[in-house]
Amino acid sequence: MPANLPPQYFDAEKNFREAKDPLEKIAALEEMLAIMPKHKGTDHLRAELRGRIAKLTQQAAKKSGVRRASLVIEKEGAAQLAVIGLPNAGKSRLIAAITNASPPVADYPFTTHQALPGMMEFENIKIQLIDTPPLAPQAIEFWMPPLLRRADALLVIVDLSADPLEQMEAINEQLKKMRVLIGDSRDEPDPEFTTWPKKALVIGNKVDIDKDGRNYAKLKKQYEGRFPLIAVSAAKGSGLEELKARIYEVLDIIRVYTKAPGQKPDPTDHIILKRCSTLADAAAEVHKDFRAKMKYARIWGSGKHDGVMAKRDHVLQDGDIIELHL
Ligand SMILES: Nc1nc2c(ncn2[C@@H]2O[C@H](COP(=O)(O)OP(=O)(O)OP(=O)(O)O)[C@@H](O)[C@H]2O)c(=O)[nH]1
Ligand SMILES: [Mg+2]
Repeated sequence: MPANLPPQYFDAEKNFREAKDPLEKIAALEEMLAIMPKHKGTDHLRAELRGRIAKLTQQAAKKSGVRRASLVIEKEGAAQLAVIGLPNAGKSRLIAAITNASPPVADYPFTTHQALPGMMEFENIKIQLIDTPPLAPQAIEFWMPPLLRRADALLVIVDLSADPLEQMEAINEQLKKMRVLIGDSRDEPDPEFTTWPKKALVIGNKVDIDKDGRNYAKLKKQYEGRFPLIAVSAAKGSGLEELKARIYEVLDIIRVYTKAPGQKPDPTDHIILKRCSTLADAAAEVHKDFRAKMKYARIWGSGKHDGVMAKRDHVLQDGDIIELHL
């Protein structure tokens, strides 16, 4: 099967050939990989590119002394989110407050130099949050763009003790340089370049020292409706339970439980699906052959259905219990 590569691929390939150091080479290869259509005809080429990226990444890690852990953080749990923001916004303190990780926190900027993952518990699932260095040009390392591009969503931390609008602009500017698009800019990707549209939750932190809630009001006035927004205090612990629920919401995922006929579902054993997934999608997740084999399912959940029979294109809700019949 021919690979049918789009013209942008050859531009990226040219960048790769002209790249002077391993980091530029990695960036170009990542781009080639992102542009390449995914089908059988490109399987081999994609594997080859991944191999080259892995090798160059290892070389770059050795050279720069960056721990390999920062370069590729394996996804764990239901989803992976990167926590980003300007220096001193409270990213690390927030991670320490809602996950099992203990990143260094300090009252001066540029404390964090490495990416560090932590697991957040929400109801019966775990979600991975990654602490990152500040989004300031001097602190952005070569592994930041791929890390943000790989994440399922971004948590943007804004410091409510300072002007929130200036911070949002500075953050957006840095993200655009990495071709990571959030909010409105997701709707206008540049056809000339590959871009990575990401869902983002904007978190106003340090609400405890936001005088009369003035800065949060400013943030809301400008961005309400464009981003989901929430105000919290990582230091005082306020708003953190609601924050966990909002993080879950922004991921657009649902949990579905399976059961065998005549038995109860196991509440700890669920499948995670994208919102608007159907019974057929759930069946495929249980076993790759089940999408084709499933004839119907019985479904319980959300109080609406009570063991009723449903067809394969039935759209599932968070918390539904399904019994697949092959
Ligand atoms: N009053 C108050 N201070 C906070 C809050 N969250 C963080 N801080 C303080 O803000 C300072 C910076 O916190 P960090 O978590 O290190 O900030 P960061 O965003 O990780 O900073 P960098 O790693 O340098 O980018 C520390 O002194 C924190 O204790 C909060 O909710 N309220
Ligand atoms: Mg930090």
